[in-house]
Amino acid sequence: MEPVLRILDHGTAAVAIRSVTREQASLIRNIPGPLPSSAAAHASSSKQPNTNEVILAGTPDQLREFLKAMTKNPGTEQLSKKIKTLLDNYLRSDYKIKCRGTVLDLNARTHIMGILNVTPDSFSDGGRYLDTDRAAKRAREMAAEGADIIDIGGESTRPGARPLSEDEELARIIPVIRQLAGELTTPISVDTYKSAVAEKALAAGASLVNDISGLRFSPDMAKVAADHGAAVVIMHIKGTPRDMQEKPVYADVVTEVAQYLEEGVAMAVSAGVDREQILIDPGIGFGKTLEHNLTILERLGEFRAIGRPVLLGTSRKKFIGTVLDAPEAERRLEGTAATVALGIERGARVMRVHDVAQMARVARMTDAILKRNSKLQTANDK
Ligand code: HH2
Repeated sequence: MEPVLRILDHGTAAVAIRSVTREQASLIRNIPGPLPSSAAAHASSSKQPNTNEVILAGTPDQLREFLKAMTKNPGTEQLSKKIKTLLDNYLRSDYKIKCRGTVLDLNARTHIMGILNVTPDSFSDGGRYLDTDRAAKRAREMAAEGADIIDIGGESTRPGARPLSEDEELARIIPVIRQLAGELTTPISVDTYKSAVAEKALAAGASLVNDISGLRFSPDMAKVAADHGAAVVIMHIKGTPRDMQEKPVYADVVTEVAQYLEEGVAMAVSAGVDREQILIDPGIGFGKTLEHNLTILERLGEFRAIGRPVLLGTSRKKFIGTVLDAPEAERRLEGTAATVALGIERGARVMRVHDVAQMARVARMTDAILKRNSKLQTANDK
């Protein structure tokens, strides 16, 4: 009897409650609520005799009123609590992430994570910043262009990529992190799935761990992050970079990705990571077909029900090239811009991008329309 929150339209939410018994379905249907009865609780019979799906739809305020009535009924009390949590999570926006001395106020505006690949073989900027000085120069440039976080990675995780040794990864990124931590106030994130690499990067000055495996590839990654009081990005991947694009299959991609992320959050919290320091990321392109990526973007708002801020990494990715017939990564700027604007509208709070100057402007414009820019906010639209 797990409720699932679906976002129907601007300002409207629907909660699908699967596998309720006939008795519960009829209890819900008969709750006198403020919703029109046809929309309030629609129960459709499934083929199995004892299961039903109930859909509650309405504005958040209407749903809250209905949930109050549900709470009063012993047969639906627990369920109404679960739904209330989903709704509260969905509507929550006051996320603040602590990165050493800096607090990232994700409610004030959309934040930009600038990508710095210190690799010879990344899919879009491989080889450009392998040299420490060039990497540091690009980081300074991104900070000046409006990056709120610099994400430093030493191993490409593009489809088919083979793992790199710990020593090699460290040799690439540690000198860059050390140099930047000494001079930039912009928080530094380390893009790694290896706990030993994360440990040394945090000791060298990084304050956020961006783990493409969602804490699954290194068993003690969560503990390392907890010990350092670091922020953590939990990303979804199906398989490993080596094999993830070999015909990935999902029954329902959004449900499966959301479950993986929720489990990742629970793992992190039980290892001692502060829940308030966790971000989630559906992992665009990591074990997903074009259709999966587009579905995730279209239904991105559903991840908000997990109750952690969503980070989105679409920048210059292959699915954009497929849609726009642009095989070269450099020709995917406009496609990336479309995903950034839509991602913000669907509620993502951090955008991981290569083209920092351009995407910072796309974000500022989108924030202005949505009145998310604190400078533009009036007393009415809190
Ligand atoms: N994508 C890439 C790497 N790290 N981290 C998060 N949280 N989300 C992402 O979508 C994501 C990520 C792949 O992009 P890139 O770093 O540009 O390429 P490569 O892996 O080839 O270095």
